[in-house]
This record gives sequence, C-alpha cells and structure tokens, in this order.
Amino acid sequence: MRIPASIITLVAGMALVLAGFWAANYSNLLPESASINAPVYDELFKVLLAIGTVLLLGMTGLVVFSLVRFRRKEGDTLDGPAIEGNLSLELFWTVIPAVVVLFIGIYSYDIYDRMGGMADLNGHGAMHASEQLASVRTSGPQDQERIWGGIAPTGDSNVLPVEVTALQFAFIFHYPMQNITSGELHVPTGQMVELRMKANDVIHAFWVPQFRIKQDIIPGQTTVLSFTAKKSGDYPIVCAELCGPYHGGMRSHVVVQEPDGFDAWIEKNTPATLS
Ligand SMILES: [Cu+2]
Repeated sequence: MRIPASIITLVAGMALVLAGFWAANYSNLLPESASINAPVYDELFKVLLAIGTVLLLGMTGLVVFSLVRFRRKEGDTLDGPAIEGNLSLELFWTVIPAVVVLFIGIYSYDIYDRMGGMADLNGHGAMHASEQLASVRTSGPQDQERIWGGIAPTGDSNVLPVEVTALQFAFIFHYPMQNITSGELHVPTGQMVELRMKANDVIHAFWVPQFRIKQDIIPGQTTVLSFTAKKSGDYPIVCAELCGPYHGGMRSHVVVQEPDGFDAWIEKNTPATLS
C-alpha cells in the first residue's frame, strides 16, 4: 500500500511544528534569568528559536531526502528532465517567507516597545530634527544632559542611579548619591537601577546575559539602561562591542544582593566625610 504524499507532508509538517515547540520550550539554551526584564526578551527568543528550528529541520530534511530519493540510478547516463516553472510552488516559497519575515518584524518591534525601548528618553515628547538641533545649541553645561539612546526607567518608584564609565578596557561604576566608586556593580534585588553610561575613548557595550539587557556606550553621547534585578547572585558584565586588542578581557561583575546585604555594602564603602 502506498501512503499518499499529502498525508506524508501533513505528518512531516506536524512533526516539524512539534520539534519547533520542543526546541523553544525545553532546549534550555539561555542562561538563568535574573532580572524582571528577562521574560519579555525570552518570549521573543522562544518564538525565533521555534521558527528557526522548523526552517532548519524542514530544509535540511528536504535536501537529504532529495539526495537519497532522486539520486542517479545505476547505469543512468541521460540528462535529467527539463523542468521549467511551477507557479503554485513559487507562490508557496515566496508568500510563506514574506509572511514569516513580516510577522517577525512586527513582533520584534512590539517586544522592543515592551522592553521600554520606544519610550521617550528626555521627557519632552518626540522632537523634530530642527527642534533637536535648537535644543542642542541652547543647552548650556547647566542643562540636564541629553540622553541619546537606551531604556529609561519607568514609573516613579525610587530608582538607584549609577554612573558608568567605559574605557579601554574596564567599566567603572560611580554611585553619585553615596559618592562610591567601584570596579564592580552592586545592586539590590527588587529596585530599579538606572545606569547613565559614558565612554572615554571608543564605543563599548554593556551586556549582562542573565539580565537580557545590552546597550552601546558611545563617546560624547550619554546612553541609559534600566533594569530591576530579581535574583541574588554574581553575574558577568561583558563588553559586547569590539573595542580594541583587549576587548575580550573587558569584563566585570554585577553582584545582586538582598536589600539588607546591599545596604551593608553601601555602608561599608561610603567614604568618611571630613567635617
Ligand atoms: Cu569595550
């Protein structure tokens, strides 16, 4: 008995979708999730991984199947049949990828918006280019510095500000309220942290894989990055922009502590004030 091709296609398609679902939910490729910002990103990652798995297995499977099934038969020295055009097949492989790419584009935009990436950074709505230029011209050193990109803190909860300086090849963290300068970042769980980031020399990038956040740090253009850690631990800070010969060594740590432990660290490191 021959099984009809449509049934085989249907079963193969269902197997592919199941494989994609499995890869997205059970392959566990991401590092642990240690910030409240992570789930939004992970949602996008899962969808992309599912689509990627279906495409990889489907296309590789079809190629391998065709290699075996349509290989040259013993003693066959003739040319292959001249096949020209197949409208339904061409529509199929044009429309489906177009829909998938469009979906990924719109969905990614939505995720970036939910991560806070589309929010106003300077608190006065969107500006036209001419207004921007005017505001840059009239800004004196006393004006609040302009933020050029990143993710600003949301809500009016009490935010912990930290100034980040990136240079070849280190990150320096400064706590303006407590006047603490540190080579590693300490933050409490459950409190939003706002990093204001500057570069002294070339472009660097601040990346904590366990927080799922990354932001370029650009000379002359302050950027901002906000996050709320949720799980205490010690996580790597990685420079994610090729910044010179020791770029690979440009690493630091973020130490996430329960609020009590964090307060103790602040207490211990606050410089004694001379009176
Ligand atoms: Cu760097």
